[in-house]
Amino acid sequence: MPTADPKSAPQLSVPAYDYALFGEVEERPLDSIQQIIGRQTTASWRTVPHVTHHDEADVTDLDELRQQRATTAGSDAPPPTVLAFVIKACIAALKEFPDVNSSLDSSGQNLFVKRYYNIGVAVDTPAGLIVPVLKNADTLSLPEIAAATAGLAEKAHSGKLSLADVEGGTFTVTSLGKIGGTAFTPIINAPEVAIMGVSRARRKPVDHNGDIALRRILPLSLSYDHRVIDGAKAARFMGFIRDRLQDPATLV
Ligand code: CAO
Repeated sequence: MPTADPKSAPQLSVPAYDYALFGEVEERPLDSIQQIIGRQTTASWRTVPHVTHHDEADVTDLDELRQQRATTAGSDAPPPTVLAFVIKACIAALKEFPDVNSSLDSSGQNLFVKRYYNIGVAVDTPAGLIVPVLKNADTLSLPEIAAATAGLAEKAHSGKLSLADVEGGTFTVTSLGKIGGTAFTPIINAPEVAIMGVSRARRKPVDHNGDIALRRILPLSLSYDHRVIDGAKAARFMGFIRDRLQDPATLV
């Protein structure tokens, strides 16, 4: 077998370039959080074989349930968010597919399957993307998940997260639902082995019980580590989540 010539190995970083040769340029240093996120996402993207599986859930009934709960809970209690339902469905799926709630060791030979469910939630802050963790999220009700997520997001925005708030995650959910988009490829928050991306729900004409109907459809994008999860398992995991979201009474 021929030995690879190290000089012909692919370059792993972009070469330095003088952009000012072509016009005015502003040079701006990245702040420390951006640099940390950059290092983590680069390490994950380079070392973890990512595949992203996309699906859609009909959340028309889920939206109705949210509205009903808003009415019955009274005006002081906001309805559980779409994100809270997605987190609840992911926890149910992690219990059904324990390998997804795991980490691979650096040798790639041993899997640590976790029996606790700590869900990271990506939060968009002025300082950059931060992922606080909902500890023991399986013990929380839907309103508690919604309230705890809002609390962590608020702490992230005000720069008040402690190390304990951001460590110990077993699976991450990242929602661009408020901002928009139909699908994306989330980067796995290694050493976790999967991450669920949520895009914006839209009313779309779909086949519903044999008729075309306008339904509210939520796009979901699951990126997974192909060393641990194969395509069939990912599709089943996603199908489980989709079915739970389409039958939201099972999550309440
Ligand atoms: N589809 C359509 N609308 C959605 C939605 C979805 N999937 N998810 C939320 N919304 C709507 C809600 O109905 C609500 O609308 P109203 O204000 O009209 O009631 C509003 O958006 C709330 O959105 P929110 O973003 O404030 O709350 P959230 O619980 O959905 O999410 C948080 C909280 C912290 C996760 C989110 O604010 C955030 O920071 N997301 C960005 C994460 C990110 O940047 N990920 C990218 C990672 S890759 O770089």
